[in-house]
Amino acid sequence: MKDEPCPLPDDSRSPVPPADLPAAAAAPERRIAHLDMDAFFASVELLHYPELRGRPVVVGGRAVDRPRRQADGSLHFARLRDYVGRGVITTSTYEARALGVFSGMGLMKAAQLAPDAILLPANFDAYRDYSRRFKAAVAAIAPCIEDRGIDEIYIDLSHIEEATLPLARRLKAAVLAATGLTCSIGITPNKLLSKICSDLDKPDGITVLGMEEVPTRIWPLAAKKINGIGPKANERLGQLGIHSIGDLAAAPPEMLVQHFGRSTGAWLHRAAHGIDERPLSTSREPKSISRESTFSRDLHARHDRAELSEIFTGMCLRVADDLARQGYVARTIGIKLRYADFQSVTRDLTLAVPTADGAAIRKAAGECLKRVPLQQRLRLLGVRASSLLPAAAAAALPAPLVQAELPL
Ligand code: TTP
Ligand code: MG
Ligand code: MG
Repeated sequence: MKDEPCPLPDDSRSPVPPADLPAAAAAPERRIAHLDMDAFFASVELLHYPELRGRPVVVGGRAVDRPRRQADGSLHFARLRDYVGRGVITTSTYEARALGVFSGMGLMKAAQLAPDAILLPANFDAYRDYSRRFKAAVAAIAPCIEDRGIDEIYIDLSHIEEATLPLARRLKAAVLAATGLTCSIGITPNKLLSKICSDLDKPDGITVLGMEEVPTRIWPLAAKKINGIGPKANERLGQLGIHSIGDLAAAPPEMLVQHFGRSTGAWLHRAAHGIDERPLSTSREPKSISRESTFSRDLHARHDRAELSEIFTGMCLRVADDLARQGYVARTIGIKLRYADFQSVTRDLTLAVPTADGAAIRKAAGECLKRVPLQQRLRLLGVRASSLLPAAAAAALPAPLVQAELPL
């Protein structure tokens, strides 16, 4: 499917804003929602195990941690304190978060903070199913949706004639009816502000904000609340004495350009003022297809060569399989390695002929592997296919130039 811009709220939008006004002031205000499911994986698990409601629960164990039926018919749940291994938490219930246990934390570290928390393995098929259900429920009310991943979407509400709060309540009720799950919604004139706002009143919240409220409600927040300011940029901002979004808004734009470059510096300034004109991207095309695996023990390229090679080939074949099943070919094949010291490297290779063939992917990924240092042991290996084309479109492409240039 191609990108289809959502309909404009009305046709009075002037294509060229007056030079003395920011574009946002010239166009009629849009009404954009960001909807994010609450403690998503954990909440889906609680639908299956309602007896765990109100308890600290984390998702991230392995299949052996699955609840076991006991002789008396009751279920036995694994506890964090019994976990041994290197897994990390995908998410935790709000009760577990109150104990300091969050996404990304190692399970063994989490066990020190919340030894009695219940541990459940992830069940991705169920999460994908609930993801489809909540998106379909929203689409039945507001079809202009940008899919941002398994538990969140942007929705353009500009062309729906209903007051914002009742509409937000109706969206939440539709999601609840379709899934039994709660979500939180931010509604503002753009994606940047809505993404910030959906997080302000979690769980089960609605936050509506207009541009005039940016100084009072957005400026007091930490700069890293802006989606796009990652840990590194946040650290550099901190060194410049910029901690809140208000600090960032007050910083001279030339200073930001000097430290972050022209485009990022200008973006930081606009973002801090709540300005963001990006349209919703409604395309459903995947950007890449990848597989990766964290090993149960660190592997060495030479000593564990056979094992690594088998894992690597298997991963390439699975990527090929995923491509074929979804009807794509890839022009770029890449690899990702994470070393024992947690440093990561990536390499990629662009092919003359886009492919979904396992052997061709394995060969390209092997070429990438030759370009990375392999002295250290490896924690993780991944293979990614990107620059995707629908297989049908690729079949219609002319033969690659290299063939045309072969001497006759
Ligand atoms: P989030 O929306 O970031 O988190 P959440 O839905 O669990 O909680 P919140 O109420 O704060 O929105 O992520 C959605 C799902 O993605 C989450 O349930 C599990 C998964 N996930 C990971 O697997 N690893 C991670 O590091 C994060 C942040 C999320
Ligand atoms: Mg969420
Ligand atoms: Mg999310």
